Amino acid sequence: MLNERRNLLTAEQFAEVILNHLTSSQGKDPEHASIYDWRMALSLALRDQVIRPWFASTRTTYEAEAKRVYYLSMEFLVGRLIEDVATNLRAEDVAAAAMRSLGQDYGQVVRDEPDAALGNGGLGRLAACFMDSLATLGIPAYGYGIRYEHGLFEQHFKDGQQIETAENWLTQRYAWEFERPEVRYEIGFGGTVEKSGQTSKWIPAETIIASAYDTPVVGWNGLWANTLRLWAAKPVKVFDLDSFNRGEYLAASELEALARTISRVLYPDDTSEAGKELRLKQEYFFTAASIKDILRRLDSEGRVVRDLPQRVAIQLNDTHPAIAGPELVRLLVDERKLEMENAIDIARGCLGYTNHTLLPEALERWPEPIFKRVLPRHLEIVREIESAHLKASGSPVRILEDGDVKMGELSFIMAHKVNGVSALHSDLVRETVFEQLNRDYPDRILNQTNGITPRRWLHNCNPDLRILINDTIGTGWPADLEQLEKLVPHAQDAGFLEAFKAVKAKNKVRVANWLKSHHYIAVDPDAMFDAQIKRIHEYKRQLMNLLETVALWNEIRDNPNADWVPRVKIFGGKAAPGYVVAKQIIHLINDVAAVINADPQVKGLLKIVYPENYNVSMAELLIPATNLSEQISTAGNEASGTGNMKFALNGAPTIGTLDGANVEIRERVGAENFFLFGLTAAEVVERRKQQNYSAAAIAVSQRLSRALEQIENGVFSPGDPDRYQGLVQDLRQKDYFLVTCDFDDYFAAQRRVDSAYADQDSWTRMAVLNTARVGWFSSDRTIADYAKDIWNAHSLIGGARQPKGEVP
Ligand code: CR1
Repeated sequence: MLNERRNLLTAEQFAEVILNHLTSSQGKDPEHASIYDWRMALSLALRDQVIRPWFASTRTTYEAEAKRVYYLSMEFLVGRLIEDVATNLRAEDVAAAAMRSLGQDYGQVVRDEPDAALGNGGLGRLAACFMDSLATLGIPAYGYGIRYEHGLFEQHFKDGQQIETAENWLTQRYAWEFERPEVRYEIGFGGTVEKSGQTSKWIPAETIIASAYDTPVVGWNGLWANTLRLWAAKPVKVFDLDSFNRGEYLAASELEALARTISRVLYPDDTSEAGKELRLKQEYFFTAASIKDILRRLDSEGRVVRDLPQRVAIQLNDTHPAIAGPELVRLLVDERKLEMENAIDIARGCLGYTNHTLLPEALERWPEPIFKRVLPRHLEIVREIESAHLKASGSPVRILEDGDVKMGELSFIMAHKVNGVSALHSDLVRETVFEQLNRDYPDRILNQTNGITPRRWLHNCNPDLRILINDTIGTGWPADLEQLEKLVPHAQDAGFLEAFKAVKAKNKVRVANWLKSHHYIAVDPDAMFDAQIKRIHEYKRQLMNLLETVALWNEIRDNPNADWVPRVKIFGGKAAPGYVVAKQIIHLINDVAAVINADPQVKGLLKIVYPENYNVSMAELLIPATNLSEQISTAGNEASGTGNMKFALNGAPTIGTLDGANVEIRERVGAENFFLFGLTAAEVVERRKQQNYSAAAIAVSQRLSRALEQIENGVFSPGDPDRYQGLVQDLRQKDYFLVTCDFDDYFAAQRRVDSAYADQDSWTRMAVLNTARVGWFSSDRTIADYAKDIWNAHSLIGGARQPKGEVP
């Protein structure tokens, strides 16, 4: 057991370490050092402090012969790390003081760090929160993913439209990682399968190298550290000297360029399938490297493959690493000479699969010809897996169907547990996509409601609220978030409410100043801040929010002297580059903003802001400053959401539908502290069966009709009046996501928000109760439950919720 807190350095000692790095690692003296140099020196100095717990954790795991968790994910949306590492080491004061003594502005250096944006949205950020919680709980774990050279694109607006440019985080050194040139595996693609008797051997046509880069991930209190191992693709042969000598200079480097393509860019889609051969190669590349690494570690510990399910838990974050099943089976059968069915059982004993979406366009399917071209031996193994499944269960469900390899079915059949990410979503997983498989394997599906790390999403991003909470209930909550319940009685205390309100007000001023200096737009920090920040997608219904904004604008202009509650509508989020409708929605938000923000009649009452390039760091700034959280997806479509949890934790009540984790948030904060509207998931299904439901909804809503007419007649695009005809036509004729059907109820709920907000005392009480009652949504709880229900893995720092209580 590890439970000894490391000794912290003093600020003087830490300043010494920073200075050493500035000279020895950066090669700069303080007079000539740039902010980049100081940031590197600070990051490296912090990284030094992680080494001891990191080594100790590895040693402890080895000595305890503990089971390890392997979290396989195409995405890790990490964001910045300086504050994260400093606070988890409980060294934030020391680090800040050390930088101050060196004449540096700690906050400015922290903000100089670019986000590591190796993910699209919720799925990738969840993986990053899970890494934090695995380390905090002291569960031996590795995260495995891809070290993309270019993370998620940067978003710019040009004339209101989204423009994408390449993200270039690796043009600077990444201070947190260790390159491991000795940890490399050959990964093959294509080729043929040689048969001799009963045995098969895959002879790939091309091979590339997967080369490891390790980032230590330290948990709260610095008690434990795990590894995030990201794979970079490299050529087997770096450079072809013969071509070069013949004068063919480009050809000489071609091999390298080709190989590196595999880890070059993150696919910028979420909840939609890429379907490209390169994507399949990426998936196989990182999965195969990870499986080889897992088997090498097993071998080095003198274990046999029969022991795998006792030693190893592999979690598939969505279907992207689904090829892990066939790959493991291939290695066990072709290289370790196990029987096929035995190999399948062993692999299944290790594997768990998390489903993150029901949207049909997101369920990965690979056309057999592509699959066969890239992974010929794996296709044979998929057939074996399918026939073993058909034989054992008598199920009619196939993995190979209509000429496709269906990765959801493959993942389900190869996993011993399958989970959804909220109670509602898990029910829908049982009733819809995997209805038959659930009947075939009735105990396989379970629920694990998502969570968020309270270190990043409260302790670090909201320092004033952190201090207020510490002063009120003590400092045990970051490692045991349900202690926030102790705030409930303080919701009756006028002094506490005043202080809570003051924190929110200060955070809003911070955002107002930032909007002014970075986005050249003035907002009134006394107005209600209403935020919808997430990927742009039709099912998330930013369009409904915008229609409500237009309708509100109309009412304000009709009754300029009524008692309006001033609002700032904040939008943030990127659209997949190929998602045409989502990009039109972005354009429309910016067009509507331009008109409404320039209207002298509404000045001060309604403002729309849409800062470009929303990312994790922007979320950390906006969430603590938000009064109202918009979680308005069409019920049955948002698997969970995690932004909803972050807002509630930071004292922003939700306006939302009964979708994803909203349902559980509402149960916990209380119906009276949640603004509910809209059709339920079951009602959505029924409504979609009706004829012309959108025309009917529009016909009975004056407000909606008027807003739609304004948009289609070019009120917001006077230079190009037809710009949004297609968008509005779709709402009139189809409206698959029921924007029109939920509009009136949404508008009414917004007016309930207005009246509630007008009573600031009761609003603040509501905000406090949101913070106090969402402790259950800590990712520590989620991870403890995965460990118990799926992985059978254990904490090595004693007790699943350790460490508890006061921190010296
Ligand atoms: C879901 O859309 C959920 C996250 C994390 C997303 C979102 O509701 O909170 O996963 N799914 O579980 C996704 O990105 C590819 O699918």
